[in-house]
Amino acid sequence: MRGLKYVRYVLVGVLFLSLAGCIPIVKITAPQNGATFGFGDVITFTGTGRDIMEGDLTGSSLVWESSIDGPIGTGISIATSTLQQGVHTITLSATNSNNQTGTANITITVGEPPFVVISDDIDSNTTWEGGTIYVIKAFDFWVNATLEIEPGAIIKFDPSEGPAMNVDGTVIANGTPAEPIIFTAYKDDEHGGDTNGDGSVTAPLPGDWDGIYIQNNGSVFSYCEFYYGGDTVLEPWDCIATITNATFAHNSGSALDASTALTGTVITGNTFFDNERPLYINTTFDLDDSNTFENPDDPSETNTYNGVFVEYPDDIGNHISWEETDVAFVLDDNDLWVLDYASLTLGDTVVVKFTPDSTINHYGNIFSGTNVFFTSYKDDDYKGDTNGDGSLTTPMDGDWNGIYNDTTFVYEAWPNILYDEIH
Ligand SMILES: [Ca+2]
Ligand SMILES: [Ca+2]
Ligand SMILES: [Ca+2]
Repeated sequence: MRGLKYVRYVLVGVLFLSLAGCIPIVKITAPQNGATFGFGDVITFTGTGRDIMEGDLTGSSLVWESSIDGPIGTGISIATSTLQQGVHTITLSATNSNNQTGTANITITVGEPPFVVISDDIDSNTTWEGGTIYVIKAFDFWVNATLEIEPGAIIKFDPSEGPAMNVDGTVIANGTPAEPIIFTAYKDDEHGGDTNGDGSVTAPLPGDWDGIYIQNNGSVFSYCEFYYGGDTVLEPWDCIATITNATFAHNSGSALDASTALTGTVITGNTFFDNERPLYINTTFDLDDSNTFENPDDPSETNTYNGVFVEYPDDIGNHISWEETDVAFVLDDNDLWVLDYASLTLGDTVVVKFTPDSTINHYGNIFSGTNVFFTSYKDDDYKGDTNGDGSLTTPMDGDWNGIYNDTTFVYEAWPNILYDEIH
């Protein structure tokens, strides 16, 4: 009898050892083997790993891996929307406390991303379609022909591969109020969804891409929206362009730099907010009051340096009018000359601010509407804080040169000239 008992112990022992030696049994219950998904779809993976001694394994005992993307999560169930395009072998590994691992595999397919990658210059006339996302992945990218962009198209710039668009041809981008054309960062998931395929791991920032630089007459940007650019976001360089009803927001540097644009350039109906510097102009075209320098949904959101900056002021040799009343015009360390056959007309309540060494010299006329003021860049009492320092600095007499009359050879002493050298 004792021998029989001994045999029983041995059998139990062998059974125990053999069970302990069993690897976990692994099953993937979802998705089905061979399933197909769209790019960016949320895919939920569910599975079990059962160990005869330890029961159902959970948590970090269960590891999911993709043959393309590597580890993708742990646990009984995981969800991801960031798998790359392609045929993935998905492996679930279950490991028990004896470090014995069982695995199961399925194959799934993730479809094409719903965007078009632009990796070459545009050398023949081209149309970009509405409802499509175009990702610029081309360094030193040039548009050398006519590029027509339809309403509802979204253009995203991947800064690591394509931070800018240079235009030596023509861009015709006529959006509509309902279907604007969007120019934004690759990381911007708010427009066109998660194009960069990382879910919400990354977020766009001002300056994520550079800008659009135009060198040829005739480009049009209407009902376009420009987000997260930097340096300069849109710049007609030594050419004529039309920029109307566009929105510039969350940009570093200058949003719209028309400081070298030519006579005939039109800048109307645009909205600027949350930019470093919204708008540069020069002295060759008019600016009316139709542009807006705050967020229409939150008027407290303006721009860091909330003014219209007048750069490279060549002589005013024509009849030019400035009528913007939301913010001040800023003459930045420059002499501005109004020639004798020309004039500068300032609309009612327009304010012109001056940095040190800035002057207006005029032979021709300066026509002022009512409540026009010429004052220091530091003067926040007129059109608010233009110099971007809140109330840190205050204006003083002598802050800028003044307005010099080249016909009478004296500085003007109009009562609406504040803080210049002769006060
Ligand atoms: Ca993303
Ligand atoms: Ca305005
Ligand atoms: Ca200030």
